[in-house]
Amino acid sequence: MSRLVIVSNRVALPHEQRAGGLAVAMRAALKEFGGLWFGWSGKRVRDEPSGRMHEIKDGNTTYATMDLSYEDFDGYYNGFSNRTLWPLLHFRLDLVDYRRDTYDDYRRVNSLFAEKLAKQLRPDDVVWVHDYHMIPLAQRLRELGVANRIGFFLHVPMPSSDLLAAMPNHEQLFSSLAAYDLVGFQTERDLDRFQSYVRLYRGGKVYADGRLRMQDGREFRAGAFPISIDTGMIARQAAAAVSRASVQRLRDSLGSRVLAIGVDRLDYSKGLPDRFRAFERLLESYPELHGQITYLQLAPVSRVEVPEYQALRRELEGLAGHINGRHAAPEWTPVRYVNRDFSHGVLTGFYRSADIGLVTPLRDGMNLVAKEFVASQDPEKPGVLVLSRFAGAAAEMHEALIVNPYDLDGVADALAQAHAMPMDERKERWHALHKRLQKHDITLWRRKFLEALAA
Ligand code: ADQ
Repeated sequence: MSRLVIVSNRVALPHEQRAGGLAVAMRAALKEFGGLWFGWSGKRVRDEPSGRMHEIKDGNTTYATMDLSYEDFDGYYNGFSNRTLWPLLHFRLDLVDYRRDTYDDYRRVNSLFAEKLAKQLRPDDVVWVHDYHMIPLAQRLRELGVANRIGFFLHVPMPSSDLLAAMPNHEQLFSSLAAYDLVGFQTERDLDRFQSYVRLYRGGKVYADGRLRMQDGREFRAGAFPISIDTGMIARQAAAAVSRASVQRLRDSLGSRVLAIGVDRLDYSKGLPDRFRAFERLLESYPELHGQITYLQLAPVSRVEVPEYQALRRELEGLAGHINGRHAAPEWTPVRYVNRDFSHGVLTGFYRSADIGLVTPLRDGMNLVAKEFVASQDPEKPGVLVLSRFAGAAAEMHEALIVNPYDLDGVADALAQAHAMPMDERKERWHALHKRLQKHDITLWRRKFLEALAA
């Protein structure tokens, strides 16, 4: 039985409480096969070069992590990963800040990761690399003589080929994906856009069986593997969470009002300013809902060192203040805006307390919040999901109210429709969504990817 090696920028160490759904799934996979989780240590060092390694053992799993210098972290992570690739992959050419020096940092840090990882690999290890921080990793590993199976999964969208091609050096970066045996995307549409890129911009060939052939003859496979959640565990957490004090307090504070909830990292891809404006549009277009509905937005800050995120934060603070100033009454605050992290236990209780889940990203690889919201509902009185057509999740969750997040009137109408929806219809929609999630959960996702990689 071969060992599994997971590679990702962030490694969720065994003692970390705040591990998200993906981290939990990776730990489960490592436990099943025995293995290694490799990546950045989460530590930045001063007056020392990148590359110091740390190792922790937990049962049959080893965690091997590498420190980065402040300069490398700035160029590789804050710079190229989050100010060039993230906006590019989310269709935001207007926000792409391409710099030759941060691209060099990105490649150099990937080379260093590859050197350290190559030393740890055994000949029959299966390597699974995650996300846009690590695109060139396999190519560097191949140059070092690594012949293992290596798979890559892109958690974020793959944009149209014309957008990809706008990035200087796109040929070099995206051709390096051919060094993987298998490249996984969230949806068929992402796969389709990547295949177009290979055909139109790399002179490659796409075969019906999933193989891609580059002009230089290199062959690899690509497929769609939509990620999911641990549906059963979230349902159990949500049912247990309703008795928690923080969930009770939220419910008590609402009285008989309807609760619409949004839960997102504070990120411009999530469409939060448009969502705030759509909620205001609801209050303007449906004055009878004044005092009847509360919108709770949980948005923990992220990437605080990146200027675009600082600007977004200021914008949202202004919008929340503006909407409440204009529409609030002494006994009613329309928008509750909270920049805090909550444990998953509490979060699922919040989802279950809400009548409407508002998930309206402008672009999202999948969006796990949409799935967590559905899994958390009480089958006797399930809430309604309002979902952006530009989230990968929309390809599977047809029974949600699907909206265009740029159409503020359309989102406002969907909110009003959700508010007025009869319980029978709520149940019918929810049952269909939930049934699919029960079958297609996170375990099936990783099995399918790893089977395809092994094939
Ligand atoms: P993200 O952009 O982080 O992930 P998402 O899929 O929604 O987006 O996952 C966010 C996670 O953070 C969820 O599990 C959610 O519960 C948690 N979270 C959000 N706010 C929180 C809060 N206040 N407190 C605690 N937890 C909170 C990227 C891609 C997505 C893709 C995932 C997985 O951008 O498109 O779905 O990876 O592939």
